[in-house]
Amino acid sequence: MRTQVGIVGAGPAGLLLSHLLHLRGIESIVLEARSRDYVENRIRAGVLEYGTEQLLNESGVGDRMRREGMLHPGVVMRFGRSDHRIDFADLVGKHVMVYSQHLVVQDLIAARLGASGRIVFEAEDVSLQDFQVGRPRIRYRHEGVVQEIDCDIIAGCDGFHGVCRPSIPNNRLRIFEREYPFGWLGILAEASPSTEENVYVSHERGFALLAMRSPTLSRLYLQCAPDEDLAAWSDDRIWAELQTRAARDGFALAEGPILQRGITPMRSFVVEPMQCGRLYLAGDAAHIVPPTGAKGLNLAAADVAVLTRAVVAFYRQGTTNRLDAYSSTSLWRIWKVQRFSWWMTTLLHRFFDHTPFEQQMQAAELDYVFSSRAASLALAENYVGLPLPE
Ligand code: FAS
Ligand code: PHB
Repeated sequence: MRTQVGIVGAGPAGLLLSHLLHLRGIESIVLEARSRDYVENRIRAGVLEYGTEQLLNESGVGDRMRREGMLHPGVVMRFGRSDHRIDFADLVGKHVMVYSQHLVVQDLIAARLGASGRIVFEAEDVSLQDFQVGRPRIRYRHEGVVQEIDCDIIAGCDGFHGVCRPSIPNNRLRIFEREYPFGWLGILAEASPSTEENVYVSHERGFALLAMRSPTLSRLYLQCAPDEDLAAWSDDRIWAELQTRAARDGFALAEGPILQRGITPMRSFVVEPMQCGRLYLAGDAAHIVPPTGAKGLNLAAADVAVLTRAVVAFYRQGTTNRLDAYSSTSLWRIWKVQRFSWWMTTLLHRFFDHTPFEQQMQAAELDYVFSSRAASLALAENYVGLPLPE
């Protein structure tokens, strides 16, 4: 088969890229290892930056988001049983949109297939050839038949555990990473959210996050050990721990049946460069952020916006300038988003090996954020989303 851009991975990065390229008359084929049903129901992120919301609206896939999404003009930080609200609308004139990642994926798949876009689900044994010598090809097996795609460009959007990043020789890559000494035990519960906006809790027993998916679905997280045994957590124990950490005068967390639970490891990870020959990495294939800043999905969308502009310049102006600068252009913003996600993580989580002095530093930093308009503004500016690079 022949196409212009071969895309590996039908997560938010791969699907949004295929959609944006289609809108600019550029062909692509998306190869996805899992089934359509699996990718359309995988529970992950839930907060869209202002810029991501705009991008989905402007590219014509925002209808359901506008109907069912929840617009949040602020976020709350709970510390020592008192709340401090960061007012995005007042501080930066923007908001964030709460809309599930799997719904974004569903909307993008519907738009692609509705426009006769090509997505190959359950593509097995994907491997990349000759992207370093300018004749990129992707080989894969589908329904037992080995197939090959000839293309000009390969977009590696296959997440952290995909095949694209490992296809680049080690000596061409620099890895930056930090593992955190904790994870998140997350649940999706059939319980009406007990807060108007997301609440980040800093508690001596560990961090907690009160988030939501809809007026009837809560998404709640607890800081836990990185190797926590999920089986050791009964529903009662989960709710008891959430109630304890989220406690505040006059506040009670609504409980309900737990529909989904899981443990997410916490790491910061960046690979440089994000390209090799005609292979360009985007999203989790190139970087991972701890979810405390709600940036994973949004970083993937930002990469794709930059890559789309570069691919359009390649086909329309015949120039590779923007493609050659893709990595440095994207990393300019990615490192700032990494810093914010690391900062939110170190600010709000309990480090049980911290000295009393380090604990005081954390408390003083939190107090500074709550008492300084400048510090609140900096948090708001990063949370709603930094501008995309030119
Ligand atoms: P994705 O991982 O979403 O998509 C990559 C796709 O490539 C997948 O569909 C995969 O099946 C496919 N693929 C992999 N290998 C392949 C191969 N060899 N061949 C073909 N296809 C292949 N962010 C938040 O902000 N909040 C959260 O609560 C949150 N929760 C998360 C929970 C988990 C368990 C994970 C892993 C991430 C979470 N994130 C969260 C971050 C998340 O939102 C990611 O940043 C986002 O999914 C990144 O999108 P993509 O880069 O498209 O990668
Ligand atoms: C979520 O809604 O899943 C969510 C919200 C905020 C975060 C992380 C996850 O920081």
